[in-house]
Amino acid sequence: MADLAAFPDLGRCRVMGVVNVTPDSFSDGGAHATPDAAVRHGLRLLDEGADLLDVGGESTRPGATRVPAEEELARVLPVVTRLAAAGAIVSVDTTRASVAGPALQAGARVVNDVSGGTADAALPLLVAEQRCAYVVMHSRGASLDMRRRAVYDDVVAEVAAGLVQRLGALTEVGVRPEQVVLDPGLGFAKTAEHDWALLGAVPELVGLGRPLLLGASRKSFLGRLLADADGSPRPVGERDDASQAITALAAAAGAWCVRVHAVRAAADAVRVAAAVAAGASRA
Ligand code: PMM
Repeated sequence: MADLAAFPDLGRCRVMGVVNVTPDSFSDGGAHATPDAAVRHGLRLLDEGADLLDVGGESTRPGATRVPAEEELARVLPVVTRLAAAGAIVSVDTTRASVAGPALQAGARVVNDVSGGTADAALPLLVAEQRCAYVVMHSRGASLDMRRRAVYDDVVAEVAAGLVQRLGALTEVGVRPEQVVLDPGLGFAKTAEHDWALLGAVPELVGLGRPLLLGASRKSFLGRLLADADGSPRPVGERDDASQAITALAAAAGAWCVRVHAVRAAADAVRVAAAVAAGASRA
């Protein structure tokens, strides 16, 4: 197993395609809930230009109740196994060591932990031992209570400090900084205003010194921004163009990776951002 040093330098922001093996995800409504459908979807995203695939078996949307670990593992393991065997760089989106362990054995190379190592103390220990890449996301509380915890005086300063605190705590239990990717956790214990403030502070978050991942795709702050005249939010399935605008801006601002549902347009957007940056450096 290798940390981030083993990830090839692509000279551009990476695109992580979302493969949710859940019946209740807010963003794709359980469209890929069987292993066969999820594998087919993952292969299609690879074809469209995904650099990594993020396989998750538990919905993390606010208010979601937890699925038992055995059920989560049964959902993701066949999908991780088959996508890794097909040559994909697979990330497993889980907060549980009992899911991440078998997924890493089956070929996953990244653990994406939306709890930032706070939900299961065994997970950072596993990551330290396996030396895999580790996405450490900022959140507060669990799905059931994160809405009421979305209160900040200065969201950028507090999220940045929270990420630095997590990085320190994780290195104390043996995780190497070289393994870690940081993520401000858009929509996780954040209001739309908080999400926009964080997106406006990408250079500052990149300045924390670790690669930065952003998951803005199809989230509710986009639905609210693009609401109808009568105030109804733009439906989830009609938020991809706005998601791609964020991909381009995030890539230009130095993000290491974007986590998206619609891969083809994101793969184009990160290439455009890299070409503009190269053009600017020649000017
Ligand atoms: N968002 C979701 C799930 N996993 N992981 C990371 N690292 N960052 C995110 O922003 C993130 C995540 C929720 O979105 P989904 O229901 O579309 O998977």
